[in-house]
Amino acid sequence: MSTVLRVALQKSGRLHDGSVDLIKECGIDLNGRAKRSLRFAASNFPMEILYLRDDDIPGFVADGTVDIGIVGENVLLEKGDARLEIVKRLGFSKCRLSLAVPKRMAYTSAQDLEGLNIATSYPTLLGSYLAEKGISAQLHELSGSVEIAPGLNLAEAICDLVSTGSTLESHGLKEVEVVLRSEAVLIGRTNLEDDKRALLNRLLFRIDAVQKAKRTKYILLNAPASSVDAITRIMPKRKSPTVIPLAREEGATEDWVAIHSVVDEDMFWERIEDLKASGAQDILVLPIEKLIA
Ligand code: PRT
Ligand code: ZN
Repeated sequence: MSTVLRVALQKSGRLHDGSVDLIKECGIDLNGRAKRSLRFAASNFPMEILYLRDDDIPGFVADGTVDIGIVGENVLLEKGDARLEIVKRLGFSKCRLSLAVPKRMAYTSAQDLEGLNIATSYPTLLGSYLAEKGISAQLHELSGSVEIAPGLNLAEAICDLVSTGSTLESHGLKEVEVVLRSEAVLIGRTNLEDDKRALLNRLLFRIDAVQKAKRTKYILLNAPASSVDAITRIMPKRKSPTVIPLAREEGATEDWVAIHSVVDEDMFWERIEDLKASGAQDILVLPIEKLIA
């Protein structure tokens, strides 16, 4: 039987869409099966997808039931399984694991947490954070709804995931320390078999191309030929731009060119005014689907 890469993705929740989109952007056809079945094969890549609860994914990868999976780094580190490694950081589902206290509590430093009762679903990560700072506190483990603990007098502080901060706000809490910054990560076994690793490398090659493409844009602009040097200097380029002569319009007093280049999007926005001041016109910015360097 030929080798198939078994991939565990979150069945539903904050990681699901980002995970499925990534697989699809890698050109892997899930046959429109997203969500309907719990286990199915891709049609154009030797891959089988399993939809699981995120908390179960590290264990399934570690014991070899599946080969790789996508989870929040927070879940991976909380489990602390030495058989697992981060194969690729994926940049979506970003959040932080933070300590929060009631807004009315006077707070100046982490030392103010000494002796408090802290509710959390992340006792391992919080435990090491506190130990590193030499703080002793009582941890009260809850598997969810941690934010309500202070209001119920179950705890004086909490340690939970935060993204916008609005959940803390609506429970009268303020974020005071960041224990961990987390994002979705692709995880695998450190001792993945060679034939599986070859498939994983094919997948990683595609993920790289997708990630690079997301950070870049294809830009086309027109400019007088005399501005090419100035524009080339300003353009946040990856390689020398392509310069194509334009047909001279009747009555025109100078030659014009079209300049094409692949640029980092962030830098592009910083330099757009300079480009225009140097004579660039009709600037088109296009998305890139894949970028293979
Ligand atoms: O059903 P299953 O067990 O698979 O899912 P789950 O309910 O355990 O997890 P889910 O889908 O809520 O989160 C999956 C992963 O998404 C987490 O492990 C994180 O890595 C990541 N993530 C990103 C978040 C958040 N952002 C987030 N905001 N996980 C949870 N939250 C919660 C947080 O706990 C709090 O209750 O959202 C609330 C706060 O959000 P804000 O925006 O108000 O700050
Ligand atoms: Zn979960």
